[in-house]
Amino acid sequence: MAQEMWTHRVVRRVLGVSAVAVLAGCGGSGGDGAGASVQDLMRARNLSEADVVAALKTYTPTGRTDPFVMFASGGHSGQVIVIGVPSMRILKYIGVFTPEPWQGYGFDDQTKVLMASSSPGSKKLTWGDSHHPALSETNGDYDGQFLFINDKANARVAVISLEDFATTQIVHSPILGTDHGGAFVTPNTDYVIEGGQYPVPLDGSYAPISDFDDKYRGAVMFWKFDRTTGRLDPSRSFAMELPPYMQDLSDAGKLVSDGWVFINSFDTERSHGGVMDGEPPLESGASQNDMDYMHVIDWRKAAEVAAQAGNTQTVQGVRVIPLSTSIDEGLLYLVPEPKSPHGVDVTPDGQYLAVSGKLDTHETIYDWSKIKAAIDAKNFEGADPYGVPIIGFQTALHGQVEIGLGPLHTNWDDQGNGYTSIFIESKIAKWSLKDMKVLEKIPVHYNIGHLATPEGDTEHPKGQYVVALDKWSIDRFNNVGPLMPQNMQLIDVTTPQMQLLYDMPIGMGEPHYAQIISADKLNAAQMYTPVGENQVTHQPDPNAVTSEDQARVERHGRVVDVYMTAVRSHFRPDRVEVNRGDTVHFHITNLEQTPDATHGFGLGNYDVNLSLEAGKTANVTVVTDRAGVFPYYCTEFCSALHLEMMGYMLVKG
Ligand code: K7E
Ligand code: CUA
Repeated sequence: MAQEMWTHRVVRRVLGVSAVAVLAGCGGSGGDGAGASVQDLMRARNLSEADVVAALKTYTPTGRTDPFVMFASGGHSGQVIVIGVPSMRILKYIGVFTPEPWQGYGFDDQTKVLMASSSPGSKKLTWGDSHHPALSETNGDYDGQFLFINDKANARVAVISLEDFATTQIVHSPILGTDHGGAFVTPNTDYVIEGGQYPVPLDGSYAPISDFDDKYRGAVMFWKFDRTTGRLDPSRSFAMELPPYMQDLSDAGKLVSDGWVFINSFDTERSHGGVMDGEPPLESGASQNDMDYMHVIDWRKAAEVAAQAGNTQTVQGVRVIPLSTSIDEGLLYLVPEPKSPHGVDVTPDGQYLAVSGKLDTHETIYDWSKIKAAIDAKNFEGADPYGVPIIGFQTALHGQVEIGLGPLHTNWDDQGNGYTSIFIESKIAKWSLKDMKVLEKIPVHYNIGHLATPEGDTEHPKGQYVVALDKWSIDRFNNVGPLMPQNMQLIDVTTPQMQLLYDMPIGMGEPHYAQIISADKLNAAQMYTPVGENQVTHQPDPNAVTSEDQARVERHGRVVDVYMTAVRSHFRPDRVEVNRGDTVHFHITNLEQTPDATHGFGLGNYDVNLSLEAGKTANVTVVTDRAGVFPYYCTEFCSALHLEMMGYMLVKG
């Protein structure tokens, strides 16, 4: 009873009188003196009023969900991190380029094939460097159906279905070597764009570095997305050969600039290292010129050109539009941009392009109408060494915003403002596109890379927050040794001055970019229905058994098929007898149709763990190279008799 009264008082004080007073800026003095309790807590925890306000803006009581969901790249963890905003609660890691045992990802037969299908040569890739998640769009706004993400290290793009938040496809671009300008989608997700990064010979051959200018090339892939199958279709995809500059971030035009894509580049000097031979290191060799180039590409026309026989060359199985064809057909133009550009971000109305130069102090804003007018009038100031027409800097320029040292990336809000990350200053600048002026800056901790605002790269940004994706955290968290977590900082942008609300450590890989979607656009399934669905194909699994009486073991010579069911709290069969040297295929179906009734299938010493969500069928193959007795068991604590959910694989030697 005393406890109840105390709770009641505190709840009333925190959420009632004092909280309201604090939020209203009245200083937290409760009218009836009840504020003392909150102030005691504030004193005890050394919290300011701003801290309390920040807490109230992010605290999410049990049972409530977040209005926004953020999809962040997991960097070199090769995964995607799903985070609720503003609570900043981690909701899920999605295995993409790296095996993830909890999800059985990279452990069952289908996801093993999925991961291996994109591995070049005989080497099975077990990691990826994921940088840029891209939500699928309809009419330039997120539609909540699919997520794409690139792997910089191996030039791959993955497709994640948001029906179940699981990876369904990984494609590899053999011509690229590495990628960075992706994944980005066109406004109706006709194409997923993947721009390369470091030039290589596109045919995969060796060429001496002295042949850099002639044999090395950049390229951009246009992956055709088929929404009905939920897959990228390599047969309808194409690439464009680009000069051997280091192509960087890209963005697709929208509305007035729809049909075009913009790709930054650095190292237009074509410096390529060689410090041991007395050449300048790349970092200085690539920074000699005052200007690099933005590539302006007519992707819609390029798709038409690529569709006509004879216009493309097939290089390593990819249809590539040669550079000369792109020039002749008017598909490719260059616009000078200040020193070491990184991000290019199209405004929500598609009218302007904001470019950040890493070694510049400006945000450079180009006017799409001016670029288009120059293209139409063939108003060029020359061509690059490969013959690509160059539009004059002043011709294309709308204006520059004095923003600070080392700007990287920009997202937008719903009030006509841009938010640009400033790496060297460790700040975010909020600036007005209309007035071309910085309104305010807020420090971040530290070394910010990308930032993300809700739906902030679409036609309809939602405002409210900006999340800083900081590379360094240094002193923000408990010391966990030299490898320190990244720091995501949630900032309120609705207040007259931006207010930092929350620091969130990410201790697994480096999130580069993130996108934030309104939660009401997501509508994931709670289970696989009807029972027997395969997670990779999203089709009924041919080996599913949909009732316990179908469970069985079939032997065909040295091959054994085990058709198994899992339901609280047993596997059927719970005993599998085989001989050493047999190939055993387990086909396991979770018969449950209850949300969250997940079972696992762990088979120790054979490197097996499957995740069997309600209704899912998963398959795994084991070659019994050792005789012995091998318990298998459920790896999810599913019921009171979970520990009893086990069986034996008995291998006769
Ligand atoms: Cu880290 Cu977009 Cu790969 Cu900038 S990128 S920071
Ligand atoms: Cu099923 Cu534990």
